[in-house]
Amino acid sequence: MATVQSSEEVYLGFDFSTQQLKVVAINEQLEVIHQDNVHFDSQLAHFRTDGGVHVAADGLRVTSPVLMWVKALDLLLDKMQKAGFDFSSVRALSGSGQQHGSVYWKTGASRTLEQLDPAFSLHQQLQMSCDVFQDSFSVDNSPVWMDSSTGLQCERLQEAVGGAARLADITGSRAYERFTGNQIAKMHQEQPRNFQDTERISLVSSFAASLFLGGYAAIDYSDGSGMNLLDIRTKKWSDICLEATAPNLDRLLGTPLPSVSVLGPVSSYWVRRFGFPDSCKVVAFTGDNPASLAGMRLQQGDIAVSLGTSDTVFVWLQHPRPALEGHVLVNPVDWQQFMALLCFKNGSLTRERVRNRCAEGSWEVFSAALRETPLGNDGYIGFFFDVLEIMPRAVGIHLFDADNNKVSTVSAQAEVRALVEGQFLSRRLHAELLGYSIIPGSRVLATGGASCNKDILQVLSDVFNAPVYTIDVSNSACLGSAYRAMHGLLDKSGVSFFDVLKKAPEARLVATPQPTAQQVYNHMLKRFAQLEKRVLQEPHP
Ligand code: ADP
Ligand code: XUL
Repeated sequence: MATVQSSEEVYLGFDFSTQQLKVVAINEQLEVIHQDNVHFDSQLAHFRTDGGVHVAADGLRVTSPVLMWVKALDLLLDKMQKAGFDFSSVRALSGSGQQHGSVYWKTGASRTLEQLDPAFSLHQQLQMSCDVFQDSFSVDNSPVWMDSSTGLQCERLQEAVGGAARLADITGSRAYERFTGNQIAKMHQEQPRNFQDTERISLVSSFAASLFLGGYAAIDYSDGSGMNLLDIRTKKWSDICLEATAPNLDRLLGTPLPSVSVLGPVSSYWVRRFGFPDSCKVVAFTGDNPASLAGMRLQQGDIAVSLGTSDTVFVWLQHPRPALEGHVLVNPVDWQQFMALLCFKNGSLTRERVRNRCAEGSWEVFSAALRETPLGNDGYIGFFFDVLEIMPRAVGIHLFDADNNKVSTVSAQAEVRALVEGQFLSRRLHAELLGYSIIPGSRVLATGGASCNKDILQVLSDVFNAPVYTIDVSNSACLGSAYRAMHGLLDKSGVSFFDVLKKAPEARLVATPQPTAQQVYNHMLKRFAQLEKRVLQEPHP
């Protein structure tokens, strides 16, 4: 990492992700000069989260305490200050958040945000009622993307707009349980008093931007596309969707804006408490997947695979063709373009469970199992859905031998390979169903926590039969947010995102397909698709 020199201008990118809050600082040469993070489970242990969330007994409702996110920001800024970070050099900041999660601001909270006192931390001022401060959130536990408890609301929404295909055509996606509109509908139905007491609803991204702005930040088009509420073509809230969801939503959500928008300067709280310049701009925050697209400087023809808490796959899209599977979002770096996104719930946490069960809790042993087992795993294929998966909507562990017979166990090493191959076969299958195809010159860009593992990336390269590249910062959402902060200042003068980033380091080649990969996995993919249909027919909640 280069070191901060006080004369240089710096851009910050934050990422409010599922398990942690992270930050990256870059200078004008686009060099990373500082990185830090706060891990929720270990560093804010009193919130008692597991993987950053609370899962209800029914296994369907999944939430995170909103104050945990606020406290994490306090802690992160304190850590940066202790490390000697010079906030006076920050010209602009932006950020991202896990997508779909919602924050409910209590009536009166905007006044608290406007009048934040630099003598106190954010969480002291936004916390539950006490003698000095008013309570700022009408709902303490925010529903997050892992929630799948809104089946009923999804059905009603689709019915109201004229079916799943019609909803997908308007909003880019059919109704999904984790999508914010359906979460809001459920909140309105199940917690009417809290809903009544709400003056604004934010996404995790716009909530975080609001903290910096000292006022409510707009929802950006790109993260706004993950709500089942935004018309992705007109970029306005869809009246029919709002009406079918809850009353007064137009007012509660505010007007959405392009992701590149400069929302305003940081509030005086940041200037006085940490020494940010009062000219430091806040550029609209967006979703973590859109921010990753920016961080990887994804181009047409590339496919990005993010291996975080969730695994996601995304591509740049010129023309939206929403389908019943997957999501089309407004593009975060060019609001006239689009991106396609696929999300899989059973990502890193499932890999961790199998690592603990089959590889002595060690990534090294896990990697060795991948190296020591053959491509194609002697025909064994596995589906590992610890929680209800999105695509396919199935749950449980399903293992098959080379003759497609169900088996209950395989060796520990074969289980590791079955997991990783199964995950990547599924990512490829569903990307192809969405219209993606591997062509000569295609690159797979990998990011997220598990992208530091070369053996996992080798399997990715083999299954996709394409070279895999990474960028040096494994958190591309943070980096993308810092890039977007920089671009936000220049967008009005007509400079494109890619022009701003000409000097950014090139992605690094980390794996190329092995000679037999194409033959092995083309055949296996066909079997996988058939077996997935069988798994889908098994009973689930
Ligand atoms: P998020 O942004 O969703 O909070 P990250 O992208 O930071 O998550 O990824 C965190 C995950 O990275 C951890 O849950 C862990 O399983 C995974 N991870 C970290 N190191 C390795 C490794 N060496 N091999 C595989 N996975 C890893
Ligand atoms: C995307 C999704 C997740 C979250 C958390 O649709 O639900 O990827 O953004 O990372």
